[in-house]
Amino acid sequence: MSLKIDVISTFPGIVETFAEMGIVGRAFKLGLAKLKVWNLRDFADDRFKHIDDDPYGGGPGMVIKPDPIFRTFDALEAMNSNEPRHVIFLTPQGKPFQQDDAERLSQQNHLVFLCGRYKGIDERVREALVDEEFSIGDYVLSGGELAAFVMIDAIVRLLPDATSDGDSVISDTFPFGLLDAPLYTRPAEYRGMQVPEILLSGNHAEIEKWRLEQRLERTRQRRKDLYKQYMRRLEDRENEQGQ
Ligand code: 6GU
Repeated sequence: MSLKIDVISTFPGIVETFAEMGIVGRAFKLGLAKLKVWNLRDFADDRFKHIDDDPYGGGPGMVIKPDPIFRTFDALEAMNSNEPRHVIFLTPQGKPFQQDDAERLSQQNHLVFLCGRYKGIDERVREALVDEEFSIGDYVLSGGELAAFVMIDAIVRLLPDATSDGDSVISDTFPFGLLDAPLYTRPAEYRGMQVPEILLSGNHAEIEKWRLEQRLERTRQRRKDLYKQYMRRLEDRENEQGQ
């Protein structure tokens, strides 16, 4: 089974460029996922290729018209014989995208990412076509393309066989709710800077203990929110076991 990914965008080149690189590029080349990028402007309903118009009720900014989006979906559905799909709209108004969303979405068969531009899209598109809305953080981007690609990267790297080293995906930061420990590679001394002695000791039990301490300390310093969550979960588990 290969994950089908459609992206609907006014700047298809952005998504296509990113999709060629790294682990995600390799996953697409291996056929673990299949990408199709749709250019919204190809479905413009006038000869000037306008896809946006003024907002009803006035105010600044332009709104993407419903017709080009609905017509893109008509074409997409015709190509996929109306099979089920999960439609995601990228917008700062969406809920924050998290690792467990990436895990859940990596189990789907067909994802459609609709990228916003300008002030936004006509509300009727959201009501009729969109299943879920995501934001990738509390800042405003000029369009949803980069956000779509952030999500695609997080999802595709989780597909079986996307990484040659499945363990490295498993030991990532967020599944355990803690940030990663510091990493070192050769040489043991570089420009006077030493690798911590413990990592050279060969004592795996002590190394794992050190790593966990480092993860806890880093998380406590940098991400109080994750630290508290982790501690709460630890307590809950201890209470359950104590019963
Ligand atoms: Cl999904 N879109 C835009 N335009 N800006 C964002 C975002 C999405 N997530 C954070 N900022």
